[in-house]
Amino acid sequence: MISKRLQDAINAQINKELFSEYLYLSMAAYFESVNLPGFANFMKMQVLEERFHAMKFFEYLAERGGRVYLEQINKPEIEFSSIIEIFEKSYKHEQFISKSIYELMDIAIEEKDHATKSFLNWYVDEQVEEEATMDAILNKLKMIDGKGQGILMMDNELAQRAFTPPTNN
Ligand code: OFO
Repeated sequence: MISKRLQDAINAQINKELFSEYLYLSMAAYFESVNLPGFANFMKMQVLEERFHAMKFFEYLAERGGRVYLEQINKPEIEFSSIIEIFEKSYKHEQFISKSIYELMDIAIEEKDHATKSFLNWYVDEQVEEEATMDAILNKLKMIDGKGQGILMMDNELAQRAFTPPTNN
């Protein structure tokens, strides 16, 4: 049975993952509105990733005899001034999520909950990838100054992104 303190912290993290989903869906909607379907696809795939992150916590909490309590999801930003701004915000958001996962890990360590520590290791590794993905796109965008022909090439590239849920977790 999981402690009340960890249950509350995981419920708060589920809310953050669902907010991440909502934030990236809002960014996808923006990209659709400016005719960049590849960028929109990238964000839609990110939405699926975030739902997966949320559901993985959901299932874990249930498995440990905890209770999932859903809270209100904050409204995401809906207007953006540039593509670079969107990826700066995405990168910053992922850094915020990494910090939040580390805080969860700190609680699991304090509670001496080894099962949760082991479970959270997946998220620690995942966040390395999440930050790297956003940072790599941000750097490419800066190279082309966020405009011109390069944007169309990136749009074609990002149209290829697909989401395959991990099978061994
Ligand atoms: Fe983007 O990693 Fe979950 O929130």
